[in-house]
Amino acid sequence: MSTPSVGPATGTRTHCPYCSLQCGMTLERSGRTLQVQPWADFPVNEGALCRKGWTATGLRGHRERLTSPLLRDGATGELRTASWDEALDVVATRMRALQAESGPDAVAVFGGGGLTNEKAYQLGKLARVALGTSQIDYNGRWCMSSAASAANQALGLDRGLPFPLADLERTDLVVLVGSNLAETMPPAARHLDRLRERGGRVVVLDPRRTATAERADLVLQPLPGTDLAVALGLLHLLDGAGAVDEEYVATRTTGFEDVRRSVAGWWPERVERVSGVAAEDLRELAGLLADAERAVVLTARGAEQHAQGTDTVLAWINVALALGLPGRDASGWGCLTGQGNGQGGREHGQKADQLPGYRMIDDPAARAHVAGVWGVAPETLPGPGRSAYELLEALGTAGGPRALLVTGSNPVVSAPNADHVTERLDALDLLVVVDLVLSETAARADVVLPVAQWAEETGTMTNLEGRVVLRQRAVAPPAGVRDELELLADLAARLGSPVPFGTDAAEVFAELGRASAGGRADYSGITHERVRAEQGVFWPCPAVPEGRAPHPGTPRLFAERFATPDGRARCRVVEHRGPVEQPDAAFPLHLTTGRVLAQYQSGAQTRRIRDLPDTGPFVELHPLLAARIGAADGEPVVVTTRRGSLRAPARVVDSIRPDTVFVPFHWVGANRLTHDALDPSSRMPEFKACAAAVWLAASPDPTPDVSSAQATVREQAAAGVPA
Ligand SMILES: Nc1nc2c(c(=O)[nH]1)N[C@H]1C(S)=C(S)[C@@H](COP(=O)(O)OP(=O)(O)OC[C@H]3O[C@@H](n4cnc5c(=O)[nH]c(N)nc54)[C@H](O)[C@@H]3O)O[C@H]1N2
Ligand SMILES: Nc1nc2c(c(=O)[nH]1)N[C@H]1C(S)=C(S)[C@@H](COP(=O)(O)OP(=O)(O)OC[C@H]3O[C@@H](n4cnc5c(=O)[nH]c(N)nc54)[C@H](O)[C@@H]3O)O[C@H]1N2
Ligand code: SF4
Ligand SMILES: [Mo]
Repeated sequence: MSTPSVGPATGTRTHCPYCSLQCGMTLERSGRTLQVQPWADFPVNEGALCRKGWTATGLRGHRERLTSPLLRDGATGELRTASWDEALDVVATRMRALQAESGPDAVAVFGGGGLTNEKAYQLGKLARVALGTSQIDYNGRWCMSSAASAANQALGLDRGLPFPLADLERTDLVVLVGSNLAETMPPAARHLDRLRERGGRVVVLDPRRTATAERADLVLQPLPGTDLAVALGLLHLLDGAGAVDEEYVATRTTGFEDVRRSVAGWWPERVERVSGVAAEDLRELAGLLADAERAVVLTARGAEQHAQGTDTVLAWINVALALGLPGRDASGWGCLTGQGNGQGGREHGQKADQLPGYRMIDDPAARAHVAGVWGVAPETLPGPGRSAYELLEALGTAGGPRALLVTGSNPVVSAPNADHVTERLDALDLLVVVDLVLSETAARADVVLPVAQWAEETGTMTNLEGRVVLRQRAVAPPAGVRDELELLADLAARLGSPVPFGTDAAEVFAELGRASAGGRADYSGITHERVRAEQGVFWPCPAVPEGRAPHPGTPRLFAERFATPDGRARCRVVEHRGPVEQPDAAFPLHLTTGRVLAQYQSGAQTRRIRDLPDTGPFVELHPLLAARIGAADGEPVVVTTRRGSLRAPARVVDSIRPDTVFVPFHWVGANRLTHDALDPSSRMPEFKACAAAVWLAASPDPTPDVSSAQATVREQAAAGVPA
């Protein structure tokens, strides 16, 4: 990250195409190129960008950009170019034929948290109104759904951060549970630096000592999947030390006494046995929390992407509630969402169980309201469908969907147990992929539809703070490529939709506002114009009767009450179980996965950008483990799990636990290894923990000796043997 000298912002104001910070940037034409310039006074990034942001225009004019629809040729089996008319006719005709044979749910839709609010909203409407299918979900299910589920249960509302990001500078202590924000949202790390300059403290919990941990005062390195036990132990210590804010707990929460009793047995030494976090480190963290007047607990994917992700977040919310943090100034719990529109993408109807405005699809009043806005009868709206992984798993099975429309996701790379998912995709009668490039998923499609990318379209995004921001079109899309709102409208018409679909982003946003009015995520008082003028507007922001001052939006939540019916937060008793797949003799190590700074998600965009290093996957492992299997840094190793294996160079680092290996998921391979156990309430897959074995690729057979050596490494690590 670098902060450049700041000149006048003359270009088109917009936001980065990637992560949930939605850093402000301006795009300026210079000859035939489009240049990224800083937007210095946008508060989220203050002119700073990470290297992905700086290089974001690298896909413009790229030779791998799709500029024509592609159809799989029946005779050759290859993809060939086709006209838009031909391609869309094939899609509409075949979808209708499959539905005529097998019912409306024969066609499914898979969306993305990177799509603008307008596109996410239209996609949900396309599914429910034009296709009449219940089968729609999206990749956000794999992102922050566990935090969403926990927040809804405990606080009555799911908005990633309940306060602006910059509040982090004004708190006394930030505890990051499974976030590597120095690599995943680099401009946000400056808040931690400023906090520390003021004498505040930062604590990081991560099995790896990451770039974020380098900025921390205390680093705890739990075993993957044990953050829940750590939270229970913390609460045990805080209660014992008399640090519970009894008045807050009594007046603003319910259920705390049960939680208090439930942590009685979680003394630090027990936590240490379960998590590998030294009892003295846990005591130090409890002391920091007890002493801090203001504190923020932030969870991210490291804590959430587990089959117990929801309970883990609930346990950390309990810690925050016990200390009386949520609703207090510069304090509370929050989730760092991930995708550009990870927040808005889940509020407007891509989720299997939700309608726009975060309304639940099985609520009769919600159905009536949204159907009214759409101009259809409520009983024509389908009910809830399958969650993301369950949807993909059902493809091509008896009773499962026979056609799938994918837009804004690349599940061949990013889905858990990816080989299995790829098999399911291949079993479809019809796979349609809407994308900018021929992603690994698009390459397997029957029809590929090329659309405009971020700088070529206008639309809103909702960042991790709940701030609605506006991306403005700076350039025209390449010839042959369509605007995605137009594409959705055209497809809806060809499918014989009973109502027309708008194509103007501002108008679609106004319709979305009406559909959201009165819902949990009320956008009805927000317009494109307002967002443009105000550097973003925080939801909820209801419309007000004419003549009254507009609602100011809601940067901070929960000061007076929580969004539950009685206004109190709910403390929930949760038990630690740990990852579904535990190491054993054959797979003696813990495997976890995550991100590196220079690549984004499935890599479909960033791997094609010349100025970003494309290293390919690697296997991060500790020197102790490397020595036991005889691997030197850079040497090829093979990681194997019960689902598959990956060959990649070893990256030997002493910053990881000796019993844990890490693989980034931006390239094909990591997800061949991952487990598809799902969280019972959020349906989040266990991306962050499974059992694995690692071998030197050059050694012909994995021998039991190596396996037992790995088990020894694991036992030594568990016993706290220093690296
Ligand atoms: N460079 C880059 N930035 C991104 C993205 C990207 O792909 N690349 N994607 C965006 C998106 S969609 C998201 S969701 C966010 C994700 O942002 P983060 O959550 O920060 O990213 P991850 O690397 O997935 O996971 C964070 C850390 O969790 C640790 N971890 C693994 N298992 C555990 C565990 O059991 N407990 C704990 N406490 N930690 C664990 C990993 O070692 C890793 O360092 O990033 C966003 N920003
Ligand atoms: N092992 C492991 N797996 C993971 C994770 C992990 O931590 N570990 N993290 C999970 C998380 S948090 C996430 S968010 C997912 C993300 O993984 P994916 O869902 O695969 O997300 P992307 O790679 O962002 O996919 C976006 C696709 O849409 C295309 N695209 C970009 N913009 C647009 C647009 O405007 N319209 C259309 N139609 N297409 C567009 C891109 O070219 C790309 O092909 O991965 C999950 N998978
Ligand atoms: S931190 Fe996120 S939004 Fe900001 S420039 Fe990097 S990828 Fe883009
Ligand atoms: Mo994500």
